[in-house]
Amino acid sequence: MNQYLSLVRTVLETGSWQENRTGTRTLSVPGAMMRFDLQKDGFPAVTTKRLAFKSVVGELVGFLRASRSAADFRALGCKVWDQNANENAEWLANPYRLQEDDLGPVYGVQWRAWPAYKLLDADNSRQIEDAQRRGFSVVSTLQEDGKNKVLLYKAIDQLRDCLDTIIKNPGSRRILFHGWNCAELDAIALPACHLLYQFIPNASTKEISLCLYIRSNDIGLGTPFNLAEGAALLHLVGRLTGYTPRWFTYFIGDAHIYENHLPMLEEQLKREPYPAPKLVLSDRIPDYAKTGKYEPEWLEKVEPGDFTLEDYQHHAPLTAPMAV
Ligand code: THF
Repeated sequence: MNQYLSLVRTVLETGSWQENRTGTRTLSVPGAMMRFDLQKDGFPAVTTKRLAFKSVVGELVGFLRASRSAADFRALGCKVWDQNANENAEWLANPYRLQEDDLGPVYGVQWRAWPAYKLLDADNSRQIEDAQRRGFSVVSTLQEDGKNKVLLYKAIDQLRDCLDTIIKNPGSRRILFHGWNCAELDAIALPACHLLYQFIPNASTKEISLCLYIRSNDIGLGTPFNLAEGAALLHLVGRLTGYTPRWFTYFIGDAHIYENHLPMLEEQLKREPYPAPKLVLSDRIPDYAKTGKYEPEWLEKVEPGDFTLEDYQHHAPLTAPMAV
């Protein structure tokens, strides 16, 4: 994980101080990138401190199940959503917050159930029938500018659609899912940070790669989590579609270090990284390459215990407060 330490160094050496929503200043760099060869470099877990891997996979499983409550994440072994759900004054006052622990339609809800609406002319039966064939249902009829309209709705499972396309049309350059639903930014605890995931399978090498774009990344706490999570997701998607995970490219918009994380990161720079561990997926998860049977329902069935880090050597744990 020399790339992580290089990123830390780059931000320390070239970053500028910035004020932000949290009240804790950051050293920030606009634009950064890391690229891992998962076959040669192993699994991108930080080794200069202990990665809370159980928490990472708990969060991933929560996303895969479209969770919107910090209580669901806790039940999966991940506590990192508690503060965003229950300690951010702006969110506590938001009328869309339903109850204690609610986060609103965050990540997984958009990944698995992006709300889509169509307002069609009532007399355009070709369009209405086409939409219904694609899974839209009529919600109501209404009048707009004196014309009869039909309102249709569908929850789009973007992630499932990605898997279907990897199976059916691996040459597609449109295999992506997006977390940034601008129509719902007013109704969530925190707008998506890791927001664009693009899968790039290669039908001749049978390898699959992932490009991930993160608009804003907390290098001390968020980056190690998001790196491990993206790589674990790529392993899972590869298993379910019959591809070997290969390149994981990680793009950051605003790459920043919170002021109160500086001692933790300076300590990590003094430590020599260990060789990367290996991610092992349990045999429970069907391997499409072996069975030839497509079972995308495993996106929901998978449990945190299905992900194991093997040969994970790391330095002593270090942590720092999360800015809310
Ligand atoms: N807010 C901020 N300020 N930084 C983030 O990285 C962040 N996220 C998610 C949403 N809001 C954010 C939450 N993800 C930790 C890890 C990931 C988080 C938030 C916090 C954290 O505190 N990790 C500690 C302890 C982990 C544990 O024991 O479970 C650590 O030492 O790693 C970025 O997606």
